[in-house]
Amino acid sequence: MPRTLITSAIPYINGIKHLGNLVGSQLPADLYARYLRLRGHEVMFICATDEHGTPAELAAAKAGKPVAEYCAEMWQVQKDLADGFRLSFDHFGRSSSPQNHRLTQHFAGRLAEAGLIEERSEKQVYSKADGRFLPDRYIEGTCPNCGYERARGDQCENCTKQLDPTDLIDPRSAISGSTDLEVRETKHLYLRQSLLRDRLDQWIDGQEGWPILTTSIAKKWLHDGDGLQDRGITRDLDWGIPVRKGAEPWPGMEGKVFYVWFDAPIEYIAATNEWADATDGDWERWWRTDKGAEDVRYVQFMGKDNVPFHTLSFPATLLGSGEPWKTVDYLKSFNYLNYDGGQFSTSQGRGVFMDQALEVLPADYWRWWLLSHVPENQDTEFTWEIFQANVNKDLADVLGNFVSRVTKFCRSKFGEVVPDGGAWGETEAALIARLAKGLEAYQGHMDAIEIRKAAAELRGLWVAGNEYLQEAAPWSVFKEDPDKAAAQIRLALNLIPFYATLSAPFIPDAAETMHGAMGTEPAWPEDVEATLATLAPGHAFTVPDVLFAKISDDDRAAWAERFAGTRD
Ligand code: B3M
Ligand code: ZN
Repeated sequence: MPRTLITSAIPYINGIKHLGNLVGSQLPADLYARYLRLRGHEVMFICATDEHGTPAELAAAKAGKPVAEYCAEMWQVQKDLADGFRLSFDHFGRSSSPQNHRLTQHFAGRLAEAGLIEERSEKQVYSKADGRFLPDRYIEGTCPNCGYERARGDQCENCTKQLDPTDLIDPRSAISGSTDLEVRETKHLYLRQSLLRDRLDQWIDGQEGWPILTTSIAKKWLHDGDGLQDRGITRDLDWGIPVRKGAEPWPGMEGKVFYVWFDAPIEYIAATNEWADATDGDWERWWRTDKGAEDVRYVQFMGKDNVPFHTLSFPATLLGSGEPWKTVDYLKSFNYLNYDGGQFSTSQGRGVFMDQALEVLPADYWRWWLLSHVPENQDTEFTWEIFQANVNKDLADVLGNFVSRVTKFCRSKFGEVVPDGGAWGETEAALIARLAKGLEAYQGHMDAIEIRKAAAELRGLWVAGNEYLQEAAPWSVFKEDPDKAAAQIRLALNLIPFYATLSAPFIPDAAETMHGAMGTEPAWPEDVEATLATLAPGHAFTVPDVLFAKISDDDRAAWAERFAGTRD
């Protein structure tokens, strides 16, 4: 059985994610996980909350709660929303877990032994107005690389360059806006990524068929300008993973924690360890190539801003440890989804957030639209008009209508059992040939994680069923030749479980309703003709409730207005 490890970028703990975040990592990862499970792969699908760093500390302070309590609560909130969107993680972990503490400290110890960690006396920005050292993200200024004026101290959002806060031109405190900043001396650990440059370069060159977006970002930071820089991996914060060398204390590092971007990707491994501890499973067979992971294919999903950390920093940790860790085989990255003429923004509360989305419509509507418009090759825009038009057409008019028409017609003429009617003719043979071709194309796109193309192909398969019905017109044929109409309807009924299985990765709830109504179980169609003969004459079914109600103009207008401003 092929084995596939799938990780989605782990969302920050502070706050609820917007649909742009969802479509840029968790949702496509879920699509792929569901697809591969249906294809018979053994899948380990991992996600978690990214709980360390200043944003968590500040959000907890704002909520008036101890940070550990705040994180525990927000983990549950995010977990419930993930369930609401039917994200089928095998484990949804927490980067603050004991497993991640142990593994992060372990990696730091190994990297130190390998001579890849250096202690440096560093000048760090202290804000007198705020009375504290300012962590990277809380210093804003002009990017030295591209001139963007609102670059953050850890990374420029505009050009994706990883930065150190002292690189910024005209820095100011993002907390108070104060420019009364002072540089003070403090000691920190640096991961000497520069020593790993050639190994990383070779490692990236050895990857086959990575998306251009991924390799171009990776290569850019390896070769452009100053190339791969050493990274500070410790911070002066209370909340985080204490700096230790494996199980040993690290003299001089008391009171410091690891940088959130050092421990966050390690949480992919730690979350699998959490899963194993909870289920008596074996996590090493997914992660250690000396312990069974050599035949695992590892696929990561993330937004483009996260790519440098996954093509350079995290591999540097894994390769630098000198241990046989599994590294990523395919890295799928995404552009941004924009919202109604601007950007989704968490800090400004602009756009639709996961909780709000589920308040107005069931998950499948969002899943279908977002996945069929996933920003694969360029940034994409969400507008309520386009959303309404696509959902009404694809889900209500095409798929939903097909299911409803066929089951209702059968009930009225033949009862709630599959009719017989004898052999099929040429029209049916043509449909089967069309479906077989479409299925092959669909599988090809799903295997290649070409999500938009896969969605278009799936839509095409739904359309083919509708066109067949239109052409065969069993409601007219029935008057002259009830047997022929019965045979047509038998084929059309058989299309419902076929569609349900193929559509399940996109719209799992509707797929379940369809299978439930037909009394079938998901089974991937290996042979279309045989699959369409699965429901034999006499097989009982029920007419399902309306699968997809149309979005009315009134709803659309009301939602557009409700989500036009910013959330409180
Ligand atoms: N939490 C950023 C983000 O949510 C960061 C990803 C970590 S992946 C290891 O986009
Ligand atoms: Zn920049």
